[in-house]
Amino acid sequence: MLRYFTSGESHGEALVAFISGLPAGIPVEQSFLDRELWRRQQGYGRGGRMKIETDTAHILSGVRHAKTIGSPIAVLLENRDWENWKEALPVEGGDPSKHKRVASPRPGHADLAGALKFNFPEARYVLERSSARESAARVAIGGLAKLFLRQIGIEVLSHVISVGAASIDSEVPWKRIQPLAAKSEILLNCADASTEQRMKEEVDKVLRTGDTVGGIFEVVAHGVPPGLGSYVQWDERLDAMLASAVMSLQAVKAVEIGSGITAASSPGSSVHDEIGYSKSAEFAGFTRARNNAGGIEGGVSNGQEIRVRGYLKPISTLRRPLQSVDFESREPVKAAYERSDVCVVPAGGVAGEAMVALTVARCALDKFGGDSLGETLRNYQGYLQQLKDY
Ligand code: EPS
Repeated sequence: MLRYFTSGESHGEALVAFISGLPAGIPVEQSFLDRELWRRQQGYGRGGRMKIETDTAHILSGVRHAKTIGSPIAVLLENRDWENWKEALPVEGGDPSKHKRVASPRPGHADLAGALKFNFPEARYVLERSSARESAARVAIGGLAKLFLRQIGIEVLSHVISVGAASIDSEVPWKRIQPLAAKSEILLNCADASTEQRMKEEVDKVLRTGDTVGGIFEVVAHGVPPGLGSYVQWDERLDAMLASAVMSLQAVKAVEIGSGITAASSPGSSVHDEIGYSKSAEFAGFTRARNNAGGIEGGVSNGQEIRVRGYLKPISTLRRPLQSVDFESREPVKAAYERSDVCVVPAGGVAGEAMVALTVARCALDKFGGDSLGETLRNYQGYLQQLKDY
């Protein structure tokens, strides 16, 4: 069973991620993991923190001689910013006059709900753990999940559909998404250059006004065979697992599978993907002219690409803060402001890829099992043959 966990605070010494249940024998490339982490740091509208950090996945356990060995993997990501926070956030008692309070909760952030829940007098500890910095740890283990999925012909990537009011309207095919991941400079990770410029203008607008902007990313899993996930039990449905995984990312407020949102206001005839057959088509030979279902029917992958969209609210830390209340005096004040990003949609997409990869990897291992990669691949090949013979 694939299980994973993260720990770490935004300005603490390091983030740590654990993953257990990957079979032995998966080749692990350090450069691939670091490239994934680099991709998460990019995008127009990122804040000053990304100039401080150069995230790298320091593997502590579970990988030897560049392959997984079947035992739990721990990954450490150093926070370079820790140098600047040692006195404000020490593990030991330290000097209370050096601590940095978050005196008034930011609307939209976890500050108020978290402080009430944990009975903290102010929101410093809440900010530290709820920050999207944590998603770097998920990207590191998501990279390991991607390296496993690569062995069974599955690739997971993302692109940006919209930033503020600027959006790309047509479906973006896989062959236009792939080159985006190979770029050495990432603006807003949109497949269409003129839409990307309009997206940049949306970010420039909020940069001028001290505001923030959200948007939509789409994660695509390519090469997924039919039969992952199940309709037999509510918590085995692949779409339910993906929705939960993507919704768990900071600032995601809605998740869509395929064209789920417009489907709700369209007639069935224009929503459901008619079925054809061509002997040479992938897997069992069944074909679809379109993919409104986003590759999932009845909670089961149907052999089409899986398409999941994450809808990001605008970042809640505003340079021109909204109204709030001082934790101590209860007097009206402006919400706290700390250096932040103004747009994180491309980075959200990379974190979304990690969550989709981890979820698809878990379902693939549920179906094919195996303690060693060889055993998993044998089971996978046997299943592909079963589909061919269907
Ligand atoms: C983030 C790092 C954080 C924030 C951001 C995400 O760094 P810092 O707080 O030191 O600037 O930039 O977090 C938020 C926007 C938030 O609201 O929590 C990262 O690595 O993604």
